[in-house]
Amino acid sequence: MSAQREPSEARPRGGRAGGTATETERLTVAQATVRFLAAQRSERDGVRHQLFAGCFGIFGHGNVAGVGQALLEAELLSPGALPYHQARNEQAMVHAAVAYARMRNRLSTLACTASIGPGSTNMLTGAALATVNRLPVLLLPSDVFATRVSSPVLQELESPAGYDLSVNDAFRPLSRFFDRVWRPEQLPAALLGAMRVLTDPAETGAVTIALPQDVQAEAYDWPVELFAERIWHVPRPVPEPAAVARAVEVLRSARRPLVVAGGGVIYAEATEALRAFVEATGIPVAETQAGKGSLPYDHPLSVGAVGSTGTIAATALARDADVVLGIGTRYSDFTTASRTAFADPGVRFVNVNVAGMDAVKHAGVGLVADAREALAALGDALAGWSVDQSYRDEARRLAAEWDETVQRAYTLGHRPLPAQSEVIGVVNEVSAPRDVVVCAAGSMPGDLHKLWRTRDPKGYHVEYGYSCMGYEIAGGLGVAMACPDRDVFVMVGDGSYLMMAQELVTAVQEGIKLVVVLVQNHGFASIGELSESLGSQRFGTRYRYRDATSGRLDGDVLPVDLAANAESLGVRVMRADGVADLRAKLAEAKRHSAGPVLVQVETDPLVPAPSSESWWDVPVAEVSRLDSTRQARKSYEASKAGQRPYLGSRG
Ligand SMILES: Cc1ncc(C[n+]2csc(CCOP(=O)(O)OP(=O)(O)O)c2C)c(N)n1
Ligand SMILES: [Mg+2]
Repeated sequence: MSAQREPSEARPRGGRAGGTATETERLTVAQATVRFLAAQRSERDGVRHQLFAGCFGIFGHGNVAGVGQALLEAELLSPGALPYHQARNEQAMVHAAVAYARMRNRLSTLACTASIGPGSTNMLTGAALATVNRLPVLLLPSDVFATRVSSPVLQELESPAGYDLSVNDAFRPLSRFFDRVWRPEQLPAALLGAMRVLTDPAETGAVTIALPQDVQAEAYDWPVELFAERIWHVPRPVPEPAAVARAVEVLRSARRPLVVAGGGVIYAEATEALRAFVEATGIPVAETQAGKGSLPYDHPLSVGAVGSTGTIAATALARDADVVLGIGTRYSDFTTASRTAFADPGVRFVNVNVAGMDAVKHAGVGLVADAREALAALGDALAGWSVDQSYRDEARRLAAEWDETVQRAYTLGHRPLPAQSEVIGVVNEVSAPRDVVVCAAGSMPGDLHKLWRTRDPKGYHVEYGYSCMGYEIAGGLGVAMACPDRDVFVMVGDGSYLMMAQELVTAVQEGIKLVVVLVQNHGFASIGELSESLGSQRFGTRYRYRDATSGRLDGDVLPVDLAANAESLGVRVMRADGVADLRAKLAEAKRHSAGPVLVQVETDPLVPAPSSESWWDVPVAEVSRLDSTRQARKSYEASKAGQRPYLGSRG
């Protein structure tokens, strides 16, 4: 599809620039922005993609007559060029756009327009989430008047320190690219800079162009070339031969190597290359949250999740690994179990990453490269080399043992309420191999990381870089928009649902099928368990009335009916009673053809998932008058002793 140039009232006309006849077109800044965005493409491996699948927006006085007018004009005059989607909450629309981009391996995303002030600052959390997860999204917050003639305008922050500062400056630290277009002439360079960062796998994240309210509506004579189709070639950087040689030397010395596969494996579509590489070399594969799905769960060399929420199989192999080959991972604290996972004193790291920042971590031998290219180069250079058969067998045995643990957790038969692991088992069973499970915060991400049997590289979508409560339903919407050929199972806790469920209305409006599994446990099972383990007695983690006698929040369970809430939004709702009923209702939900369906199930928050035999560093009060806290501090100090602030063994 190409950008449409026709029939705005401002017709193309001749103009002069730099002494040469240049065809120009008179459009507002907002119209030019929309026209430009519609004409952008990405390309990788010879396949082209529409860079922007559309634009989410919530209108207010900051954008209704600017970007809003431009989107209307596009919808009426160039249908399909940049489709508009209405959202309920600006944070949520950014989540949906980010989820879309992740599903599309960062080759396509959406833009988000918001009004000035709160509409724009609502997008800050989404911006942080995008940048933390290295996922592209274009944010177009509206800004205060460039001319300042009406200042202070409604929702303007007046800083006594300088009048060129606005709330949108808060996007700067959260964005990989930030610009504010004070004058129309600045727009082309801002747009080019923004596109470059969005399509650069090493730099990508939130990209923000703040558009002052008056400038959006201002007309300018643009050279028509600005609106020509433009292709952004997404690179696959190849590793330096010398770096490959250094990496191969380390790998050849290994007796117990372990691959840590991160999101980069999946975004680079390197899963087949990974499979070929590990089948040839026999190196087992452990997966981070973003990397889960790099190998199917039942591949003989897959040991599943690594780190604080890992499998015992991966915990054991990580503990004794002499070489860790990290591919597309940023080594978060959950991946390294807060730097306790890799216990061999001589452990060395080889890090394949498009981002230099990640390649240097843990004093590793860095291969700054695309995961697929690097795996091919390493595979060639290691041809004929393999780990011992006994190590392959050990990995296979450990993985098989863990799979039995998973099976037990899936079928606990806990009464009267089922355990969460049983719910996960049922969702896994009912979902088809290519369906997608979506989650972000609470106790489910950890349990899913350990227990979900991933059968497709895009089948597991847990946002755990920012672990943002409220991402689940909004993210699920974005996933479903990106992949209409897959069913999407959103697993959401009652806490996350209460934080942000309103995009259910968007799914109703757009007729987008989502199967939402609402796990009701009346509060924060995750933080409750964490709190107890840290000696904080589950304080503030249950949804209870304030008790008149104790004066504390430990009265009866609140009478909140979230299923009724969803029903009131136009969602088809089912209430499951136990595991067998859940299975039947989910099967029915899967048959549902369009729009969201929500299945609520009540679980026992006090049944933990099987242990990882791993740790996560959350500091406990060093002094306290509470026994529970003092006890927890002792065990904290014992675990802390195993932490290695510097993980690299040699320079
Ligand atoms: C926006 C946001 N606020 C706070 C947190 C900290 N937090 C992590 S999990 C959690 C509780 C989640 O509750 P729920 O969705 O019911 O899941 P459960 O823990 O019961 O599984 C909280 C408050 C967070 N991750 N995100
Ligand atoms: Mg809960």
